[in-house]
Amino acid sequence: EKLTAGHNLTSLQTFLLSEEAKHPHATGAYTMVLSALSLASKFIAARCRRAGLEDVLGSMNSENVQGENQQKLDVIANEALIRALGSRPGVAVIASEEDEEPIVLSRDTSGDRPYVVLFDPLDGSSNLDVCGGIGTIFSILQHDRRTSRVEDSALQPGVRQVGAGYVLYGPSTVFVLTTGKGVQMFVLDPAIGSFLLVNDDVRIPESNKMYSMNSANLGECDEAYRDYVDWANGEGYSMRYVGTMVADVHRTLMKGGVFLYPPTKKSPKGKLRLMYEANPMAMLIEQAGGKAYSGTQRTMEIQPDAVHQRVPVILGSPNEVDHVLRFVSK
Ligand code: P6P
Repeated sequence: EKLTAGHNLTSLQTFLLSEEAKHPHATGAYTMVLSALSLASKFIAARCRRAGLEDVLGSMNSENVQGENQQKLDVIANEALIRALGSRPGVAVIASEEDEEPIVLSRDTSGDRPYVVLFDPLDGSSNLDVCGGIGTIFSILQHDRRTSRVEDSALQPGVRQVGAGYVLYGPSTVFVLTTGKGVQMFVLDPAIGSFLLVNDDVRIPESNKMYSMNSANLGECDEAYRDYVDWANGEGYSMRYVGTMVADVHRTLMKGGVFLYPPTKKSPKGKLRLMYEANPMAMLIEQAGGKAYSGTQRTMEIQPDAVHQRVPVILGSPNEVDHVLRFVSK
């Protein structure tokens, strides 16, 4: 029977320590990276809960590297993650959606900093002002000390990820994680400040007649996507779209269906970023039994050439992704 908090009160911390104990040579560095992400996400969750009260709403009238208007909480979330990760011994490089260049914490090639962490600190932050779901997405790579520039260690394909996850700041705060052995889900109990394990083996439903895309873009998409949507509508599919990737992917993981962001005239390579949106979500979805493609290519096999590069996304239930691929690969 699936583990639930009612059967076995396990916190994220306990889960991480029990995983670490399974590796006799573990140094604890991986546990420290995830505990930093957990700490930062609790800090961000607390600020989101008070967003309407503490005047952290509204823009800073500044732009990030994406040319997107920075919300105050974007900056606060980015700072929290950088400070939490930067104070951990195991992190060599940090790459954030909010910063042009990766942050190198150590150019020492001795090998005592085994990890690279990439993240979108506050995905969908424009939904903050309307109290919509927003999230943090993270990806963990092993530091590759062979790269000539230390920063380039961040440019590894998704198949090289050793961990990935997201935090959804919604009616509850949900931490969804994979370390390569299935997907675990935790929910924050704000009364005790712990993420409690509620499912230790999350599986995506094989099918569900639901697609999630910004249909306003259909006129700008390749005809194959319009043909898919016409087919799906004819099959009685429903459509759900929040406009925050974390919220749309979490619903897809829980209920099944397919989330897609095709290439558009405005974003010819797609809008979503490979390194800290598509890849971590692809690892989670595949680990839960789903599929994740960028056009006809498996997302995690794309060799990155830039830390902020964008890719198309088709991810979700295996049968639902196959329906889309039937049209896209024609
Ligand atoms: P659109 C949010 O800005 C984001 O990066 C993702 O979280 C979300 O899936 C997508 O962009 C929404 O884009 O064009 O539908 O508003």
